Amino acid sequence: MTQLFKHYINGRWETGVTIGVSENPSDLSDVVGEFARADASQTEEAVRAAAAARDAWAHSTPMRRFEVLDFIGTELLARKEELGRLLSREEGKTLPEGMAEAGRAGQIFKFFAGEALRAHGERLASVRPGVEVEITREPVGVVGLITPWNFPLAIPAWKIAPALAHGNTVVFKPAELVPGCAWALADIISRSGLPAGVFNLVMGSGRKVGQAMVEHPLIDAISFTGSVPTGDALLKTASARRAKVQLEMGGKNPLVVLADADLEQAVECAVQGSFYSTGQRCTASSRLIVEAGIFDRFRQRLLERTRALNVDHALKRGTEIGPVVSGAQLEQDLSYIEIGRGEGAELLCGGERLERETRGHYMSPALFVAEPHHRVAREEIFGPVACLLRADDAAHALALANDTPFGLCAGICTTSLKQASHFKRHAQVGMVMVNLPTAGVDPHVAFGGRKGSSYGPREQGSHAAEFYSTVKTAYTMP
Ligand code: TXE
Repeated sequence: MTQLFKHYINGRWETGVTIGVSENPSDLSDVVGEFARADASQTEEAVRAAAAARDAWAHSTPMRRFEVLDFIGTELLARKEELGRLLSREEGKTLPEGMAEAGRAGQIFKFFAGEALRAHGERLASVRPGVEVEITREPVGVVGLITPWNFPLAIPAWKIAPALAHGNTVVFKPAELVPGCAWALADIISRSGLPAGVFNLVMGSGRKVGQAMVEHPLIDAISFTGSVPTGDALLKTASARRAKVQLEMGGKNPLVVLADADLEQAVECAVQGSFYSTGQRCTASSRLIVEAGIFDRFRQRLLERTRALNVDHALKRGTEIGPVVSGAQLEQDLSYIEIGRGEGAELLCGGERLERETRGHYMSPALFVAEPHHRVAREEIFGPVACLLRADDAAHALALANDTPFGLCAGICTTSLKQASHFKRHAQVGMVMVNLPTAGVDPHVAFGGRKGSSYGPREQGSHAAEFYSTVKTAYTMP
């Protein structure tokens, strides 16, 4: 029997106003489940429940928050194989990638369990004799969390865990392509001992449920990860009513390969960063900027590795690249192959629809040699497509790396400490990688970018406090 993934509102499981279907992108005959879709009134119910639960949870003890978050983290870690399988089945990343993500979601909850106990404050001397000054952090209130499909456990985890740790109540709206993962996470959270209304899951379309959250006066803060146009529109609406906003959006991340790089290491960084998780990561390396002295050797070796990548069913042993997440995303990826060809970029390999034993959204990883002004080298494609760009020297490579409206992540492969240090200082991004793929970050440190990639305070680690709490300064004359 097909499973129905329900909303979780005010401590109860609720069916939807309409029903959607979640399908397996590796095998379109496999229905992962049906899911409840909300309208504005069901969204209203969830927001009101979170608002009603807000004051009690804001005053819960740090130990209580620790216990809840620790419980969730423990169960995620214990079930990471099963949850990783669900994730791979629903989103299409390979099983090892799915399991690693489920484990990472568990680690994030464990980290924020600890953060709940580390509620730091400051005590300062006043300029006035005898007066004491204290600076503490308090919850923001009700937070709305809107997430994309590409990390269906990790991204919700890195928003829900700090929200709860810092004493906020939550309305969570996942992407419609991954309701099974959202439901699995909500199922664990529902058994963690939270009071009704502190955590709510509402599923449905961005235009209905997401928009209603963004406009709702009872939602004090919105954290969003997704596309640039949606993020930009959300910012206008939410900031007009003075809600706090945090946006994580696109990337067009450069990986610079200097002539002195270890060739094999650089090729592995490029393959991993560009094509793993089917290139559907905001930190993917989509611009491979290679210094002239190593360009031909790098191109040849990368081409061999790319052609040999095994694209197949996400749950099959030995698969390196799973399917594209959806038919619409596959069409977008393929349209960029035509755009690249049309503007004169040289397609070295891939960019074709593939057939496998099961009917799914398969595509061969594509490698272009492009010019910096080509659209394929400037716009986020969000699929298994990478562009090689030639740089005259290290300074030119850095200039090309920074020549983008985005600023999430940048990588460099070099054996020169001097070049690595220079790049770390001058790359206009939020995250820099040296001799590592641009994708692949730790769960306990700040995540985020600059320019068109991000808006508002950083996510994750102790830096998450900035978004999920607000500062209070108290003066006391004892
Ligand atoms: O994103 P959306 P989609 C990029 C990537 C991809 C494209 C479209 O290029 O091809 O975006 O993906 C909710 N008010 N990235 O359609 O629309 C929506 O329901 C409030 C890159 O998935 O931005 C979902 O929960 N919410 C990115 C979330 O916003 C709204 C990751 C993201 O959906 C809304 C994902 C509205 N009006 C996509 N409209 C990255 N770089 O990490 C939609 N939503």
